[in-house]
Amino acid sequence: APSAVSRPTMAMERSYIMIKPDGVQRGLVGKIITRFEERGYKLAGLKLKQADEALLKKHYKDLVDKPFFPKLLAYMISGPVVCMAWEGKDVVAMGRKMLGETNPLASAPGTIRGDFCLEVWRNICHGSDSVENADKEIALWFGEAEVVDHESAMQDWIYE
Ligand code: IDP
Ligand code: MG
Repeated sequence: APSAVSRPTMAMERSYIMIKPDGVQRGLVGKIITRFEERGYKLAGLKLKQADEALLKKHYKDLVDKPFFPKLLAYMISGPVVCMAWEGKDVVAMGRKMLGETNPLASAPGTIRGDFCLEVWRNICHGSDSVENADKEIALWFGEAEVVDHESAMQDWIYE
């Protein structure tokens, strides 16, 4: 087995990935989690939560002034969401690739949106668009004790 002793400390980033109300209602939680697990990412936080307006205004602070914001709010408040923090190499950029484009019809088959949905207002998932925003979003959606530092048993078989 690879040595557990001389493991270099990698600066691992985290992304905030959220399954939207339609993804939860459609029973896609397990499939979406599985994609991140199978890629080799490590779960650092996970919970089901009913969001409210105040929280969503912070989360989508750059979109609050857009004409479609009320619609976005209604969509995101329509049921519970699954909040996740995933950790690993380049997870923010790779998470966006795994999700696909904002418009599911522009998303390649093989991506989450490209495999499971058809419309921008039912695009089932959210992923942070930068490392900086990922840190902010994880701090917004999770309490400090809800994001857990731990070592994966598979680490040495996923990272050289
Ligand atoms: P993203 O989720 O791919 O990062 P954002 O631009 O951050 O896309 O928008 C947040 C969400 O708002 C989208 O996922 C989608 O549900 C909705 N949305 C964003 N832009 C539009 C738009 O131009 N038309 C319709 N819905 C949009
Ligand atoms: Mg976005």
